[in-house]
Amino acid sequence: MSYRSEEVAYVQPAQPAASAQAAQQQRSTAEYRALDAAHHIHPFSDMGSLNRSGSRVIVKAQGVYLWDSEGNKVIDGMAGLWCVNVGYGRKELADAAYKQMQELPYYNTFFKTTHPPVIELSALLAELAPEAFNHFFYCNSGSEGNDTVLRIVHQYWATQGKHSKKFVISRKNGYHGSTIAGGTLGGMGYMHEQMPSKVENIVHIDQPYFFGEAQGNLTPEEFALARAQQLEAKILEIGADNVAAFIGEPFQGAGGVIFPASTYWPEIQRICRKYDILLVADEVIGGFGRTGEWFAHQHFGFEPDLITLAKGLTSGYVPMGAVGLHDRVAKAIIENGDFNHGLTYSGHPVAAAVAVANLKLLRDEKIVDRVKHDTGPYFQKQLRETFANHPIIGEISGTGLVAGLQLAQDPKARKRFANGGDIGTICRDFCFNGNLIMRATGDRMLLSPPLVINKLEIDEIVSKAKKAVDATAQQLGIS
Ligand code: PXG
Repeated sequence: MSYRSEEVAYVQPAQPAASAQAAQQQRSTAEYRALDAAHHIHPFSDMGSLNRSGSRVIVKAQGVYLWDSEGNKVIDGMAGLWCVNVGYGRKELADAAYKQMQELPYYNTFFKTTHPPVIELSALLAELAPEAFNHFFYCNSGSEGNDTVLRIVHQYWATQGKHSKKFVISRKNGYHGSTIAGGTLGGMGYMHEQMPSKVENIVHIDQPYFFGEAQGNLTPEEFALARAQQLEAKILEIGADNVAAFIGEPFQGAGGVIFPASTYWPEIQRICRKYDILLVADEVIGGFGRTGEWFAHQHFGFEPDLITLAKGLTSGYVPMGAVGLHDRVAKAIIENGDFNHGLTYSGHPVAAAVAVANLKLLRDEKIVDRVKHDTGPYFQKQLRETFANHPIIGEISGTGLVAGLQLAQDPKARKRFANGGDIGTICRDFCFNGNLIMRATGDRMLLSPPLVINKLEIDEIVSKAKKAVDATAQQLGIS
């Protein structure tokens, strides 16, 4: 079967998409907004201000498109929140959930029981992941995945008799979730400020953000090397006997699609090996094809000891996260008694059945291959050609189907806008009004469309993004 969105087996909407409003909507937009404002607290939002402006009500989706309650068709340049890798409306996933709910909607795996979906998923992940990853632990989200990572890291060192290895090193402007552990591991200042109690023994080094933070005449490669070497300095400061792990996203997603130069990850790996420190790749965004490889660490050429998975694992159709353990870590956990960690829904049968159906689509329709050889290179080329020498674009980062556009006051001098966050919001709003979903992180505009996107749809995203960036420049009086 081909990946092209017009040829895949979408769930048939009850009505043609343009009249989704009529088919689905029980209430008027105004009623929805009033009820939402009255009863719903949104994540990461200023609710007072949102309630005054009102939310856009999304009622339906198919392929790479969303429809709002007013009948507007919006192209989703973010695959939801970096997760809807196979696109919206895939019947195979709905069928898998329906069938599993009838067969066995729930059972746990705590007390010497297991079930077919979690067995099938684990075997399939072992087939798709790099060779040394043969064991998986399940949870419901990326945040829980990183909580699980901490538990595994500490258990691992306990099994090695190295009880002093407690510190985990992470990075500023990294994102690892919003539980207490995920938020502490992440390096988002605004989240830390709201967390008077954090997880202990977590410290941060600087990120490899060349455009924003490189000083002097360093090349991107020299800068990335210097940033990686901060890990060695931090280990020496804390003492290698006290350091358990380093965690990083192969490329930072929520932090702005920050792609480190090729020198970065090999140096991080060298340092981790030298000081006997576990290396964790948070693959929540990078995993399942985003870069054109199954996992982003394969794009950057390093071998982690643990990988955190979520989002693309089920393409967001149902919640599920997981941690993949390298054989050397798995062996230690398996051979050394109880591992006291688990969640009611660890390996949930419906989520596992959907994950299996989703991974089979990614594999059998060669979606990941297409990102690598066809749609990914096309997307990158179109973006780079379209924004070459644009007066407010300083850098385009990314590979495959993920990209970051750096807004800049003086692109050639690498000078950012003093009020970059405001400019990002202006540009984001132009996108939104132009029916393109594009995410702004401060002064970087981000794209991460469903992996099934075709070239015509890529053209649509790029031309809508160009219009929004042009309108932003115009509003700033720059041309
Ligand atoms: N690790 C990474 C690398 C992530 O990007 C998480 C962990 C946490 O996953 P859960 O499933 O607990 O949310 C994430 C999540 C954004 C945005 O606006 C990004 C995420 C979540 C919500 C919003 O870019 N990433």
